[in-house]
Amino acid sequence: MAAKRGITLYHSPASRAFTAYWMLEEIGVPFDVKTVDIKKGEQKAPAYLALNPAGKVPTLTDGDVVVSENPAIAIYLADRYSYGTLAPKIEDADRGAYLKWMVYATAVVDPVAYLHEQAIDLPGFGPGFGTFDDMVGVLSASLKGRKWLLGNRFSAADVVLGGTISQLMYRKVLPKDPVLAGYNTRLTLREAYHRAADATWPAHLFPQVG
Ligand SMILES: N[C@@H](CCC(=O)N[C@@H](CS)C(=O)NCC(=O)O)C(=O)O
Repeated sequence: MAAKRGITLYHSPASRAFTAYWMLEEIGVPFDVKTVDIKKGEQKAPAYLALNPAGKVPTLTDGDVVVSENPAIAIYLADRYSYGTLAPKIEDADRGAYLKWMVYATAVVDPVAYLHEQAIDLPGFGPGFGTFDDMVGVLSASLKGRKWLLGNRFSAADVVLGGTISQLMYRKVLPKDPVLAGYNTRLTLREAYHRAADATWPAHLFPQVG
């Protein structure tokens, strides 16, 4: 029997759930949105914890499928609904870099940037994610001379890592690196980015969009 379908995104305004929302807009599939207001603690309600025991947004359900963590949501959606377009196919040589950038976004960029914002800069040797300056250097060198992470081809990795970079640039956590700034501008010019930002970020919080 075929699995039930029908996508619901659990999100909270002005949060990392922007990335999953943007991913859905890029794919163009219909989806329902349920707001889990993290300012009111709704992410810790038992019904939500049953979907995502980490008590974080976003979470996505698609029929019987439940998936959380932005990179996992994007990989799932791209493979299921945009295979060969937003997701390089398994046999495509770009698939390795694609997966690497997906993981790098939340295994390295997000935690390193958060610690840096809190004025905690750990030594590079020891933590699995290295230093803030190393991370910025990796991003800048990898994007130099490239339109997107995979070259001329926009992929779901640009949504995940790009969404992270974009939020960090707006909050001025990342430095004014011309390569990163140019990449961020290209991201913000995408119609799907606008739709997601309009739907999830109050205009005064994300003023360069919309
Ligand atoms: N690693 C997660 C991070 C998600 C996350 O940190 N979400 C925050 C909102 S920006 C959250 O739900 N915070 C509520 C809490 O910590 O209680 C992902 O990539 O999806």
